[in-house]
Amino acid sequence: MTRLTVIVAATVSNGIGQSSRLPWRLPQEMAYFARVTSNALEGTKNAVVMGRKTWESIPTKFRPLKDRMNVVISRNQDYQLQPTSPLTRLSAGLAAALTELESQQSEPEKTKVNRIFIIGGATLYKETLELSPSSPAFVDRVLLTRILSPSFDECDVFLPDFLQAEGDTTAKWSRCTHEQLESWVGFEVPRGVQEEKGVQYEFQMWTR
Ligand code: FOL
Repeated sequence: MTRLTVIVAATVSNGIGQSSRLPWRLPQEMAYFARVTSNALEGTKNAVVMGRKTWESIPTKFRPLKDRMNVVISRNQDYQLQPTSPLTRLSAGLAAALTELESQQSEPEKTKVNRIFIIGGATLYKETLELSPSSPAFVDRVLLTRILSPSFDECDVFLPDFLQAEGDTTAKWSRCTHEQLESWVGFEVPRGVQEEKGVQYEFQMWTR
């Protein structure tokens, strides 16, 4: 079974986006995202899997996200990824993306995949969080940056409320300790409430 990690910054009401962009600009939080998703075992690379709209939301100068395999999901297989690189690819759906990453593991000349991160947006977060534990791939970890204040009421895109999922016996999420978070990401992470540009947030890790 392939284990997937969701990484997301979300408000207390689970807001993640506004007008096709992030509702905030938090350089230290973004640096955390870049470091966590880039930090792979020597000789391997992590994959960042995203929907087409999330790809388009990344500033052109930052994409493809460097030092990571970028996998973009679109039903439109004629979609032109721009700019592109040998580490960037288009997949028709989540299942195809994961099959392609998997098959790559056994090809000696190709880069080995270490961790697979689901980086959004709302459609892909929902689809992956709904995968069952018996399916070939399963989200067993969420790296959540909880935006505590302000409330960013103007958000128009939301993360499914994975912590409150009803009628879902597979969804026993529990919050990890700060030490467990640091051990998994492999570097020291600021503890407790952070403040940047008047925005308060906290780095959290949840597993099931
Ligand atoms: N998870 C978290 N914790 N914070 C986020 O902002 C976030 N954003 C996305 C997905 N998960 C997240 C999706 N949106 C870039 C821009 C938007 C984006 C993801 C990444 C981006 O430009 N990243 C560059 C860093 C650029 C910089 O240093 O400012 C990268 O190299 O990762």
